[in-house]
Amino acid sequence: MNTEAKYHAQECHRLFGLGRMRTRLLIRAVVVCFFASIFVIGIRAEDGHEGWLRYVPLDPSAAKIYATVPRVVVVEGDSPVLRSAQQELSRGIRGMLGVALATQSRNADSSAASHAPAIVLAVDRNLAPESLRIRWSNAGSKKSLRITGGDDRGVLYGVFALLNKIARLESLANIDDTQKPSAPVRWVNDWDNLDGTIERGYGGRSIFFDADNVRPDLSRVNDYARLLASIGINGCAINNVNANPRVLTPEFLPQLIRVADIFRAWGVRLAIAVDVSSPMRIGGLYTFDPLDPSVAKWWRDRFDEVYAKIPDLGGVVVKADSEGRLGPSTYHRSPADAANVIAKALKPHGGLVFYRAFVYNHHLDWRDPKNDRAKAAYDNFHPLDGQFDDNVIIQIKHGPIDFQAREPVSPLFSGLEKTNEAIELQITQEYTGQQHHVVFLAPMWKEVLDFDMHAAPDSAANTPVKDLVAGKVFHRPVGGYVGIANVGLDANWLAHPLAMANLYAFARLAWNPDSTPEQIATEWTQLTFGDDPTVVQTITGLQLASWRTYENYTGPLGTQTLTDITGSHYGPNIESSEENGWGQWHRADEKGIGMDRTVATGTGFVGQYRPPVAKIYESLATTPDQLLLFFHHVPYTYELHSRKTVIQHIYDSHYEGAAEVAEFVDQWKSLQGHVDAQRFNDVLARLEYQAGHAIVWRDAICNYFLKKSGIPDDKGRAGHFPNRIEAESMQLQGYEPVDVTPWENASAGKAVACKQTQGCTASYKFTGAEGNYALVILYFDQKNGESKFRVMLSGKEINRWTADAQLPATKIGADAATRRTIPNLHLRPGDQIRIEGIPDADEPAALDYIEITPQN
Ligand code: GCW
Repeated sequence: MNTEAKYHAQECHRLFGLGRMRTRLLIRAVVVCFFASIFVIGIRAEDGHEGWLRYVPLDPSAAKIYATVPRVVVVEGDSPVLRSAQQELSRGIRGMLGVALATQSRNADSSAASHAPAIVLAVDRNLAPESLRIRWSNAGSKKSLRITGGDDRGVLYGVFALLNKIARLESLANIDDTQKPSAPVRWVNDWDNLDGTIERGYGGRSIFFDADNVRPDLSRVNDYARLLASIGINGCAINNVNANPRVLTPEFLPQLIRVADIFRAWGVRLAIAVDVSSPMRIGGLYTFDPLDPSVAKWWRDRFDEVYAKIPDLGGVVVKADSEGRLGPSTYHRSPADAANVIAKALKPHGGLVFYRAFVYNHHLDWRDPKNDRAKAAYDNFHPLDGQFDDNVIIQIKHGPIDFQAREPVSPLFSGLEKTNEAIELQITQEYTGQQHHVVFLAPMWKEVLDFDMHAAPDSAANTPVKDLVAGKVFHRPVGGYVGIANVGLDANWLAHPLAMANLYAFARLAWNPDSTPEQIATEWTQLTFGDDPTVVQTITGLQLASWRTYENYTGPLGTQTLTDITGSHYGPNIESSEENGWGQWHRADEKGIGMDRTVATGTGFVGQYRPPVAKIYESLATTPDQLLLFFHHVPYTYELHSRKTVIQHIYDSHYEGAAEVAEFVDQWKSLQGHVDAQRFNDVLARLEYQAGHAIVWRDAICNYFLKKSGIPDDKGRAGHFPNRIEAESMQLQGYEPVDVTPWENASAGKAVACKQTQGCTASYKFTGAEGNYALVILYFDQKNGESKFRVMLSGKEINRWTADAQLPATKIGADAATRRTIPNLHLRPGDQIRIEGIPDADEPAALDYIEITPQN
């Protein structure tokens, strides 16, 4: 029984144990017992809306350790943020301890405040900005719990820190906790378009915008800001970096003010992404040349007006000369020219310009072996070091390409000494399963942040990325962390109930990059699912394994994700990255695979690192296996440090990865009854889907490299599917075989599709021995239709479903491929398995294969 269940059950027992009751008490007893009953059978629905701020009632016996927590809150001072702090404290204490705190303001009623023990919220300017301290203090004979902040935000963060401890049953008896954020910039960016869609967003439509305006109802924005504040995030750019210039028009300003007002109460500074051609596109100028005085004046005037209404605007984010966006190169000006003209307009108001280093040519000539997209950020920004104004921050993606399953750290982090920098991490899972797959990214981020760039003049000193971005190495005034969040209107923000762990982890690492992924995952799980040790261990273990598992069944050894680069960025599509200008090449051919990026024989990218790092990557002998193919082109027979050949590693890792996800499903099933039914079923369905999709990935990659290399799998698995029956070989009525491109994205390169509105059937007569079997059906679930399927066993329906998942697929292929398993079927020779598919709209109820696997 979980804590809530216990609480309600005990309360129910207590109330009915009171003998004859007054009516009010009787009603209370009935209500409490009703809740007790639904909790006990585990059906209290949790939609994930509260994230990690659930404040559920603590087990009364456990809550006893908080008996000495004062029942009065005293706030010294007044501001929107302090008011939020006080209200949040009351909300949390009421939720968890069932106690209504009395509120006193020190200014208004100092005598009362000094008499009772209190939780005191106060600013102490001796503390660093945004830092917090929680400790007991003895004022006279009274013990008060003081939550002090270096400023209002620090107080708010202190309140959240206290509530976090209470939710996780940490003792407060001797609390003396001082925390200071690692870096001043801890921001999120949301790539929301003004029309309400979100670029690379997988949790529903925008919470900010709809139909080219800010949404009338901003209650979700308030909830989001509260979640952000609770983990120390202090800025949020709310619109897509592929920015619509309208966001800066005078008529849009009143709408931004509405968002800023909500953010302000939570200490989150509003920011916007701006288009550098705005002076021309919305300002009526004939140019946007950053060195043209009329352009400089336009930016100044515009921001004077914005700051008059939003004095705490955090600043702007700029994406220019990238992926088709206009930029200073139009006038042969540099990114520094473009950044500085805006920075000068923001400077008097304390605003920051985040200029993204994601500037590259996506029309690179792939035939030239010296070309390399990985070099772009450093090539563009390193020569400009020292030319950026002090309120400019270069926002650098963690790797040199683009959020792949694994990349080395961007060499630009050590390529700027006289320029502020921030690391950009992607919370939204663009290349890591789009929240259909569970992939907890903290272990990857942690590796990046801890990576020693050897950037100090004395190269013996440790200069990890976390110190560079915090400005500690080169004594920069400002810098830090930016996470691409892309939350949406889905009740639980990011669609997958386990995905919010990534937002939590991003912020925890930004606050304290020395915390470990284990600590973060444990904390998040306790707060989100409760403190049942089975639940905490299982979910934490699963989260911590998930990134390497995903890497295993997608693109291992630094090949990048091997996904559909020119399309969805979701399922496998190995050749999509080749022979085009996007530059995400892995150069696989018949003999070998990998990009030679060495100085000696390759693109020279390795030379962008400081010598001690370059030395590691330049040599095959010292490059770690997991990045081998990012830096070197080798034959498939090349032997890794693990003693495996590259090709055998490809086979093994994919089979292991798929098997690991199957284990996730079993692990999750063990939590039935320990987790509320709504989230239990949601996660189970997603993990089962993921386990199937991992097999789709496994087969596509293994079949492709088997054919390409001609080298068999030592273990005989790749290319052999003994229990599989191709749909095109079944007895078909109405269904027609179709070729699938690329061929490896369907078993045997073919599927069957139905074009008859009345439906089609595919039948198979079972010829194996009598026994128990699991039947798998691989069907294609596109988003442009909702086909219906039925499975009949010797004339009797045994299963039916509708293919209505929201996968990013509009055609037959690996993005749509979904495995459905019907377990425990008793089959006899001669039994007929018949699948009926009824197409819908543009989705042809397509099938790839069935598998009949013996089961004990
Ligand atoms: O990863 C790519 C995405 C684009 C994105 C771009 C960027 C906002 O595929 O959708 O555009 O990165 O970071 O600018």
